[in-house]
Amino acid sequence: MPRILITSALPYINGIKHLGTLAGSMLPADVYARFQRSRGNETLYICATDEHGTPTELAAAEAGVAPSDFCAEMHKVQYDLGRKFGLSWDHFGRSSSPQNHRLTQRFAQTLWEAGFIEERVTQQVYSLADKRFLPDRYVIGTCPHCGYTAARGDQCENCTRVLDPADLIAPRSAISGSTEIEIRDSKHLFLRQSLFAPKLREWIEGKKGEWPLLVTSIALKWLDEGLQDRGITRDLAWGVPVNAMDWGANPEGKLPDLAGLADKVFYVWFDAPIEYIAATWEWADAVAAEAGLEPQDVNWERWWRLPEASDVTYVEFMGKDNVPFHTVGFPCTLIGVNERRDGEGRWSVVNNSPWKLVDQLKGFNWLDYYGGRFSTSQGRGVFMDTALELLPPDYWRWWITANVPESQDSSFVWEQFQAQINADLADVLGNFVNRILKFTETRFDGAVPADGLDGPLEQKLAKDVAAKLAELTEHMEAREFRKSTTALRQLWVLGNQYLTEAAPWTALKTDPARAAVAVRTGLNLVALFAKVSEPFIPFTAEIIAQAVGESFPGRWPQPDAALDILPPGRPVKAPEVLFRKIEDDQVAEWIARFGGAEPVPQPA
Ligand code: B3M
Ligand code: ZN
Repeated sequence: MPRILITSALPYINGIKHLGTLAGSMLPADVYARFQRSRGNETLYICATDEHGTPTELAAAEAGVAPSDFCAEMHKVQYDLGRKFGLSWDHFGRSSSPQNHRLTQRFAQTLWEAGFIEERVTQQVYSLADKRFLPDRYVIGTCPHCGYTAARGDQCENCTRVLDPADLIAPRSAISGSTEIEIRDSKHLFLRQSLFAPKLREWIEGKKGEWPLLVTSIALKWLDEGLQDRGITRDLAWGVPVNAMDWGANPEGKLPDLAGLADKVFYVWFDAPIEYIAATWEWADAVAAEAGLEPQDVNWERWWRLPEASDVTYVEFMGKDNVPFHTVGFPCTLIGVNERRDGEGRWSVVNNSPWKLVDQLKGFNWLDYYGGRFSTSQGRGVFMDTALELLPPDYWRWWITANVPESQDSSFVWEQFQAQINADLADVLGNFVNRILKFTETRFDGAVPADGLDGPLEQKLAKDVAAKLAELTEHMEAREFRKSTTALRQLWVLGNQYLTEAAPWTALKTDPARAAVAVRTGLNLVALFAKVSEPFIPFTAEIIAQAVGESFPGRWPQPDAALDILPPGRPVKAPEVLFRKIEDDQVAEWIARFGGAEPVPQPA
């Protein structure tokens, strides 16, 4: 039986996430995890809050609390919102965990000992007004490549190129806006990524055709531009400390200059991906604690280290801006801790239990709000907390999955959201389930009828359902979420069409056995819909499953037995209305509240 390891990009700790973040990683990862579980595959879905870095320090300072307290509080908020959205993480960890401190330090140490890390004296931007070093993204200026005037010193949001603050034209402090900034010397550790370029290229080339084109082309573009060595430490207080560990000597017999590295922490993008692994370790510790076992009794390394993990398929989900860090940065760390180079530059695998690289990387484009970006800083768009004040989670889950930005950016527009929810969920699915169950209650004593034999109509339905189900399964295996929702919607439509044609309410007057067949078939369709809709709309799927007395979550059905689920005589009961239609006046109110048609600020 294959095992499936799933991670979604770790949401930054500062602030509640908007629907774009949900669409770009966590929700598709959840839909896929639920699908894999229902297929009977051992599945582990790991996520965590990404807690380090300057934004956290600044947000904590603004809130007047220590970063550790700020993170503890915000982690709870994000955990709670994720659960309310039905995100079925096996573990939602924290990048500030002791496990991640340990692993990050251990990886850095191994990389140093292998000669993949170098010390360099760098020039860092120091803000006199703010009395601190400014991390890259807190230096703002004009992008030398595309001319965008609000480019950050780490990456240009407009053209996605990675930058160095010194590249920016007319730099200023993003904290105070002050241009009173000066360059000071500061010692830092650099990961020698350039050494890995040929290996990475070979690896990515091999993924062409298997990974989305978006992903391989972003990765190859990075490699084509020439892979730069990357500073992996920062002048900050909040993070994984650099000098609190036992460094060994590098191949030249040198130890790092620990005095020069005091008061520094690892760069957030160095420790955050390592948290995928560390969060798995956190998960194991939590499982052990719950079961009253010793921590070492739950083996988490079997998910991450070969050869034990050779039956694991590791699938990552993320937005396109995160792709470089996952196709270049993190793989360099993992390859580097597995290997050594000798004096002649020959590589060899020294680690007889190497760490696993990603097998499938699903990257997404942007989900926009009315054609412009959702923005956390400007509060533009709908956020996870407010979304749930307006409507139950399944409305959002369905719309987002059906419109997930797979092949291009997609846009959230209230009117289109309303139209799609009303059509798909209220008219097609909700109406079908209610119609057949109500009829069963009033005309068949609320139980699955036993009479009658399938006729040509049922045989045709079974064939159509089997074909559609096979199609849906195939799209889900391929992580094609838009195609999956289309296939699922078509499956629901088949149910409606069947019921209209079989018309048990008419048949009842002349041929009660025929009506019984139609009702039994309709109820089996209900049971089928609960199973196959669960990954997408789990809250409603549970209500539907209960209505026909099925256990939840059920197993993904086999195409040839898709309509053979409910035993005759099984009591059933119509649920409350599953989906209320979204009314025009609600939409008008939400547009007024969240903004809609006003012109969108575009990057230059
Ligand atoms: N914290 C989230 C983002 O860029 C960033 C991802 C880290 S994944 C290791 O949306
Ligand atoms: Zn640019």
